[in-house]
Amino acid sequence: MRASPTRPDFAVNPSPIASVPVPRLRCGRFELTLDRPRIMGVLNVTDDSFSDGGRWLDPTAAIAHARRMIEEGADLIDIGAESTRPGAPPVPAEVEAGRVLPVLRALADCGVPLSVDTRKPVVMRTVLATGLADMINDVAGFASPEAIDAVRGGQAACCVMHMQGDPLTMQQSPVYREVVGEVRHWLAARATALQHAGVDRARIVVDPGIGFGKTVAHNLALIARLPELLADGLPVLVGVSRKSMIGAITGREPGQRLPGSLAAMLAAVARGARIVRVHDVAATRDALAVWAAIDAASQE
Ligand code: HH2
Repeated sequence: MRASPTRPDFAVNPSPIASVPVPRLRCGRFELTLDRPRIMGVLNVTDDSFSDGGRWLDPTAAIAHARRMIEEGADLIDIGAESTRPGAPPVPAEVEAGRVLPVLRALADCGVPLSVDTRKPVVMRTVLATGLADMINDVAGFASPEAIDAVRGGQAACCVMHMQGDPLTMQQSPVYREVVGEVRHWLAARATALQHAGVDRARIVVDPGIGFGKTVAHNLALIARLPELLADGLPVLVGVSRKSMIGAITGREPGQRLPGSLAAMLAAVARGARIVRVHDVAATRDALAVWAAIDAASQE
């Protein structure tokens, strides 16, 4: 699906929660205004990602896919070279960096911020050294001092994601006393640790980590009560695209989860998510455009 080159831009109600100011995200070479929901296109340079493993492992295919997503309306690209699906084995750091670097370099002039999805401090340092990684997306939430150390200097944005456990075991029996409160406090604590290390607050975005050590009920509660996560004033990123939660509700395989993913994405945006991490950029852009037009009409 291709977006029309003459497509209208869309804006949304600056904030569904009147007391929350419209944030800006300092993002390496860019500054991302979050006055409208931003689309992060997923680029999995892996052989085993849960929905598209192997499709973009070849750098030429990955680069073409990234450029296509940008044409379709991606506001940033998230390059990941290690799957975090439940049970995924870790990828050695040299292999991970070796997959990311050629893609990062080839996309240097692509015009949108480049995020690198990694939880390894050594990979963070390697990609940041190129000056081309505008965001580090750490699914482990910068929980280690080494990860904080890797990002403290420089200007790259830091996506702090919540995960209970690690990908190998996280879905075995996730338990929370009160999932929304616990995730909120954990994210706020990680963001505070980054700030104490010298990371400007304007560089931080938080993410509840849908599907990372959570049951379907936990995921639903986190999306339904997303406004509670906004209370700390940091922009929130949400990734629901094709995830098993959508499969559990619809009975669909990953390749058939687009309608359910769009519904969950819109539910998150309506509750204040500012960045959505998606595989299907063109469809997401269209869904957001329609939603935003209705939202704007409700303000008149
Ligand atoms: N989800 C995945 C990977 N990274 N990062 C953030 N911040 N938020 C997410 O929800 C998130 C993420 C899983 O999706 P995908 O990258 O398609 O799968 P895999 O990890 O199997 O490559």
